[in-house]
Amino acid sequence: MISQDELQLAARNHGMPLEALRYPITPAGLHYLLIHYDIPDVDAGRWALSVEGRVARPLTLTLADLRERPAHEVTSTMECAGNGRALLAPHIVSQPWLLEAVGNAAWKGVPLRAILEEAEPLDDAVEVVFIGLDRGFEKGVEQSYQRSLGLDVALTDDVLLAYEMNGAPLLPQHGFPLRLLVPGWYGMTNVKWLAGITVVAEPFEGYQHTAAYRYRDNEEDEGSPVTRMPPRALMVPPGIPDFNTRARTVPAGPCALQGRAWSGWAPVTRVEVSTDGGETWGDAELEPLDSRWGWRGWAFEWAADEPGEYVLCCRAEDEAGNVQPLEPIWNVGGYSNNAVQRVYVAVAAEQKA
Ligand SMILES: Nc1nc2c(c(=O)[nH]1)N[C@H]1C(S)=C(S)[C@@H](COP(=O)(O)O)O[C@H]1N2
Ligand SMILES: [Mo]
Repeated sequence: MISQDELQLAARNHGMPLEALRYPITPAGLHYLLIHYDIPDVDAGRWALSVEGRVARPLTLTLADLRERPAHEVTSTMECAGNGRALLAPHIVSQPWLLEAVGNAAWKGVPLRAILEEAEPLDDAVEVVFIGLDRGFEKGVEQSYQRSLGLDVALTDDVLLAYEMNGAPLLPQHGFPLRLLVPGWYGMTNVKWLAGITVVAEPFEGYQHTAAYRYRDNEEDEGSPVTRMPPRALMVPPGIPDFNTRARTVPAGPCALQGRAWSGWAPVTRVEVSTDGGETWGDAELEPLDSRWGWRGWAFEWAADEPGEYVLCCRAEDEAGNVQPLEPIWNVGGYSNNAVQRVYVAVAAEQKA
């Protein structure tokens, strides 16, 4: 069972209701939200981004300075690394996500590479640290939220300093006035309320790299870093739910299943659906892939003719051959549980008024 503390986290950090998988672009208010500390109080008039450290030309850029530069837009699926955590056993105390910590948005901003090229990283530069304005404690360690990227990743296409989401300035909860966007990587990479970029000559050893966001088998295990999103397919739960349990009911007859799938490693090339709890599988039809980094729509016609109880599942595969496991794989932080979704549905003989 989840505790009062976890309920407090869950009430602040909402997920995307799975029926919102219908929208190709997630409306901003339906995109999931994860905020480790508080939404900081940002005065946009006084805010500026500093770029410093191992660079030949340190920069200070206002929002107007950033908006003046050539802009780039990327549609990208963002998913929290803790998505699926509450489905793991033994229980892990943290934000108790089921499966809804995801969203797909159109992000606009300045390519990070353009800004780094202006600042000219020195020859000894190895990583870039991104510092948010929000501060808090984790396991007794006071910190500003910060994460780094290797310089090689920081210089790749489509990594953005984003000031717009879905055609509007970032909302306070999504990082106004500026956030990092690293398509394909799990959510924690995309530092919100970004105010500082420091180029460093040593690998960054901040809390969010050394204590959090590592795949660890046990508390003593040093583990390995959480980086990109492995594949996942989710479906819009069909029919209608029960208010309390959210168990689904559909009327007997053909039932159109639909959903989305994504992978941060390679494009999604296959989605399969099972209507018997994972015993047998059939291929879903895939929509064209309009953005490398955005989720891919899929559809599957289910002949739900026989009344009874069913367990629907879906799973994605990417071009690199990554697949979803049938059973969850546990780790200390509860990261990256991309085991197949299971949706419990009753097929009813006749629809009640
Ligand atoms: N500054 C800052 N950036 C942050 C976070 C945070 O707490 N502070 N949370 C991270 C995590 S864990 C996730 S999953 C994503 C969530 O982004 P969203 O709330 O816009 O969906 O933001 C990331 N960036
Ligand atoms: Mo996250």
